[in-house]
Amino acid sequence: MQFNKSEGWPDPPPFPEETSMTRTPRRGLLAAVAAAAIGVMGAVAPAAAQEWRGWNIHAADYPNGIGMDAFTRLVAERTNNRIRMRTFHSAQLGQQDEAIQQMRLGTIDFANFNLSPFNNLAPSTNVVTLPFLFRNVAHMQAAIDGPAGEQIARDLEGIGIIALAWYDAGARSLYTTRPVRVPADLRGMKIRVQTSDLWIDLMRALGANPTPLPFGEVFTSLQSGVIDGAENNWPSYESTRHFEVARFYSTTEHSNVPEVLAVSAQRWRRLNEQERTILRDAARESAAIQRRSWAERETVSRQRVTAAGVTVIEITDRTPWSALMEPVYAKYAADARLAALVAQIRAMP
Ligand code: BDP
Repeated sequence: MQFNKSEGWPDPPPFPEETSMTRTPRRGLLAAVAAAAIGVMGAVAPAAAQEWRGWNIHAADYPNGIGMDAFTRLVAERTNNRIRMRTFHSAQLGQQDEAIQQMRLGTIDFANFNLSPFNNLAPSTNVVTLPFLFRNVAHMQAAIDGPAGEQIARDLEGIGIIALAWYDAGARSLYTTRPVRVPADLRGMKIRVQTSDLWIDLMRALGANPTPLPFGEVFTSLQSGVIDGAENNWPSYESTRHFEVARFYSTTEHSNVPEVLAVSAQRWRRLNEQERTILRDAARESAAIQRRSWAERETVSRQRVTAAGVTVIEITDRTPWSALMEPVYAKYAADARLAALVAQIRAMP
């Protein structure tokens, strides 16, 4: 079953296009219409209604968009429209690094982020990015819903971001324009990575030339030959159509880095306890929806790209890959706190 609006989620209440942030004198008429709309809504909602802007890198029908739409709908319902959130899907508000900065400044109020772009800002996010750390999805979920999540939430709070819930992002694998079966095949290949030192070192340790790029530039960079490959999970590989230009997918499953649904500390500070509880509960419920949708989409995406003629190279023995990862662990899990967290995660049943 797909969790989309047409199967059970009613449309959210209309959201005025204009806010104090976007209003300009030239848009006077629209602003007046929006103000009138707010006036009408004021009859049913308390005067101090808030309008929040949300960032999502993916399309609305991607599992994360479905999760975020459930979150905003639940919050609107449970606050009687006092907190009305609008998610700008498909990176309309910019690429991820900019969005993180905007969230810290408070010009974006909530977002779903992959944790890797926080690697250089919030040290414990390096742990859940580490290659070949998790045995499977259940192991990753137990870590992020437990000890890893606690430390990451603390580190994120330190940079002005409040973590509310954790979303799944599956296993990331390599995809390339030429077949890759063993690490030696990567020699001389330029592989796109997220903007994170850990990712640069990881790719270098595999023998490739790491090329940090925003997600939105990967397709054209593959097409023009600026890069020879990238790495991601099945749904991202499929939804971005990267599979049309990088025709080989090698199931290295080298990282299972999860994602966060988060709110700007600037907003959080101004909420009362009751509102915080509403947001936390709605976020957790949205994570359950996202995770179910994720599991389905992984299968569907894999089927779609296979049907489109992609060559899937099954990596059954990952030892030659994981054996190269020692320098990455030595550098990014060296600190006592992070080493203890890695040990704790490894010891989890
Ligand atoms: C996807 C994540 C997205 C990242 C993207 C990337 O969901 O947040 O921006 O990978 O590789 O899997 O940049």
